[in-house]
Formats: sequence, C-alpha cells, structure tokens
Amino acid sequence: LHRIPHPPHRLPLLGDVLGASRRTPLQDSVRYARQLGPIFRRRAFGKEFVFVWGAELGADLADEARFAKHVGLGVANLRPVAGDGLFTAYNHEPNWQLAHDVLAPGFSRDAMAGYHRMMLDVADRLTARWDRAVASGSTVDVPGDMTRLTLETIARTGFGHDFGSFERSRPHPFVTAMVGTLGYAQRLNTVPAPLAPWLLRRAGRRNTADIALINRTVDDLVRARRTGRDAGGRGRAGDGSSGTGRDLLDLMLETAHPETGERLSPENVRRQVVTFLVAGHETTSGALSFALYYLARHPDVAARARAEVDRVWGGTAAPGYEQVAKLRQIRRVLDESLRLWPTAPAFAREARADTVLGGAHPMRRGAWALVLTPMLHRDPEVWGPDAERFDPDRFEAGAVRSRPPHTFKPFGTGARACIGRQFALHEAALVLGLLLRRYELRPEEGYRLRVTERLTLMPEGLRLHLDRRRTAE
Ligand code: MNH
Repeated sequence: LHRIPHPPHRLPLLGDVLGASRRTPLQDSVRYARQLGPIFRRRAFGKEFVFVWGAELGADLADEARFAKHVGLGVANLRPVAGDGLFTAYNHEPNWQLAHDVLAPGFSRDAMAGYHRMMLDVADRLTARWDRAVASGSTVDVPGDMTRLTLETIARTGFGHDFGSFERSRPHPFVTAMVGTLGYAQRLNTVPAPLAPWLLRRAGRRNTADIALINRTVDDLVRARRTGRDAGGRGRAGDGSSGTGRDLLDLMLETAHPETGERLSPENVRRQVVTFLVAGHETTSGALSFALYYLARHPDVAARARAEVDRVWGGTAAPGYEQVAKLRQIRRVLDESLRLWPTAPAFAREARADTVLGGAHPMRRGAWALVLTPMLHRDPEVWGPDAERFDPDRFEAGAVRSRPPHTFKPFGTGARACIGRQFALHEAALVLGLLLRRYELRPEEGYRLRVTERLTLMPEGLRLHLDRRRTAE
C-alpha cells in the first residue's frame, strides 16, 4: 500500500480533505487522479480508498477469474433499503443467483419488445408537457423531466404502476424519499463511522422516514398485484401485442427457478422492486440529461442525428421496436455522453484470492479497489490528447475496434454488470429520437455545466429552450 501515491498534504484524523468537498467526492477524485496517476489512495475520515483507472489496471480488475464485485461504500450504505436485492447483494448470498435467473427473461429481447409500446406512451406524456412549454415560451427543466420519464417508464413496464409524475408539479414523494436515501448513503462516507449516529442524527431520522415511505409504496404496489388490481396502473407488459406477456413483478411472483424450483420470498420481492425502481431510473435520467446537454451544445451533432431519425423513421407517428436500434448516431451520442459522465461513476472490485494487481501491487484475498470510470474514460493514452472533448465519432465501429478492451465500462463489468443495460439504451435512444424529431434544442444563455453527485451524477440546473420543428407533424 505504501507504494501507492496519495495527495501530498495529509492531515491527522481528517486525511486528504484539503481542497476537497463533501458534495463532490467523485469530481475531487478525478482531480486527484490527474495528479497522481492510474492508481492512488485517498484517505478521508479514517477510511482509506484505493482508486484505479488506466487501460492496464482496469483490464486486470475486469478479470473475473481473479476479481469480483465488492459490495462496499455507497453500495453497502444502501443495504438498509435495498437489502439483498440484485444490486446490493453480496456475491455469496443465494438470493443473487436466484433473482438473477428468475428475472433474466424480463430483460430478454422479447420482453423489451413488449415494453416498447409503454415506453412510447410515457414519452408521449413528456412531449405533451414540452409542447406546453413551447406554447408558453418557457424553458424546460431537463433533469426533472427526465426523472419523471424514467421513473414512469420503469414503474409501468416493470410493475404496471403509474406514479403520475407528469401530472405533478413537484416530484412524487417516492422520488423525494429516494433522493434523500441516496444522498444519505453518500454522506455516510464523509463522516467517521463511529461518529455517524451522532453527527447525522437528524439526517438519520429523516432517512428512517424515507425508507419507511419507500417500503410502504412498494408494499402497496405488490399487494395490488397480488389481489389482482394494479394500483393506478394503466396496462401492463402483458397487454402488448408482442413480448413475453409478463412484467418483472409477474416473474417474481409467479415463476420458480427453472432448475431448483425455488421462489423469491415476499421480503426479497420487496427488495427487488425497490432496487429496480431506484437503479432503473436515476442513472438513465442522468444519461439522458447529459446527452441533451451535449446535443444542445453541439448543433452539428444534433443535426446529423436528427437527419438519421428523419431518414429511418420517416413520418411514422409511432416508431416500432426495430426502428430504435437503427439510430446509430443517437447511440453514439449516448455512448459518448456516458464516456464523459458515466452516471454510476465508480464500481468496486475485490480480489478472490491473494493476487498481484498489474504485476506490481499485492492484494490480499478480499482487498478491494474502486474503478474510477470517468477517469478510465478520459485516459489520454486510450482516448487521445483530446479525451476531454465531446466527439460521438469515437464510437464509430472502426474506432471502437482499435481501442484496448475494458476501457469503456459505464455499465460495470462481469457477472454483476448492469442487468438493465439494454433496457436503458432502448428507452434513451427512443426518447432522444422522438425529441430530436420534434424540437430544436437551445442551451440557456450563460449555462455552465455543473455536476451534482448523490452516488449518481446529474447536470445541475440544466434548462433548455425548445422550438418546435416546422417539418414535424
Ligand atoms: Mn444498472 C448494476 C450502471 C440502468 C438495474 N448498473 C449496474 C452497475 C452499473 C450500472 C455501473 C454495476 C455496479 C457495480 O458493479 O457495483 N445502470 C447503469 C447505468 C444505467 C443503468 C449507467 C443507465 C444509463 N440499471 C439500469 C436500469 C436498470 C438497472 C434501467 C433496471 C431496469 N443495474 C441494475 C441492476 C444492477 C445494476 C439490478 C445490479 C446487477 C447485479 O449485480 O446483478
């Protein structure tokens, strides 16, 4: 450990806090990364973290034979609310494999095709809202509206539930509670563990109330399904003309494991619903928000992507499932936005047995390090001297092939990588296609990108001016 560099001015007790803020731990780490290189340590309030980036060490940590997901820090802090749900389960917990296998069909191609119709319905509510903003000449709140969209999408496709986000002027209480819990989980890392109950006493009480509200919401939703009513639901995945006819909740309540015949317990179902509602919308909302930021900033890129939408979709009012994957330009915009701002900005890897990282850093069994994705994605040796520049052409097929493997990891890696990747990419590409076809996007004058952190990343205060396109129906 002593050979791994750390910031120069360490304070006793407090550690490496000079020039660092507890609101932006991730962005501070990126700054340290630039000074200290592809492996470094940060100590804060009695805890020491090892950060890793760079093609060589990143690829080494991606080796599933020697490393596995580590549940620590922010992820572990979510255990009180997400328990042994898919995202927060320890590798050894039997419910991980069980839930993974039971839920896998919910993310198949067929299932996705079944969700498509509902994704379109939710997107229509967004454009109705944005049309009203155009009519009244006001700007739109991008992160707020993307969060409405992604929450409704996962709730309706996964659980047949309708939060009514577009009918509310303020976020749904579930969202407020969830944001509170994410923020609390992040803050727990910024105080010494033994003092947390005292320093965060009021925040802790709030958090308890937030978790209670989250559990209540989820229990209502599950009870409604069990008794045959969909609380506020308007149609489920099963109503579509294609797809598996079962949504995530059906899969969890009705299916047994194909080999063992085991079923998820009611407590575990609750944990999974919370997990999907949280994991399934924050990150996608951020990804869409950053993509819209860059599209507004780069009219040339937007014009190219828009021309492709017009060409591929033509005048069809409702593009089909197949027509979304054909939007190559939009997919590159999403990839490039996730390169610069991977909205789940780090993941942790632990050694399965004693090993040596990158042939130089000995690690004991269970020792772990954080992969700092934003820096992995900005390594000049991999991405070139202009790595900080937004350029979707980096994801043109030839360019992708010429890069070393394991250098683009917005969805994590290995067995515990994101199960919702295709879901997120389909939803995001569909929405961006619809928005580009309908509007011209203009940045608000004087807006400078500021990124907020609450475990996930979001462009703070991003508002856009919209104009309806003449050519749109
Ligand atoms: Mn998602 C795991 C990023 C969208 C559900 N997700 C992960 C991980 C990353 C990630 C990174 C791995 C974390 C780790 O190793 O500790 N996820 C994203 C991003 C987006 C995203 C950047 C959108 C963009 N995720 C979604 C959506 C869903 C979802 C949408 C659900 C519909 N993600 C999950 C679940 C896991 C996960 C569940 C945990 C998987 C597992 O451990 O088995």
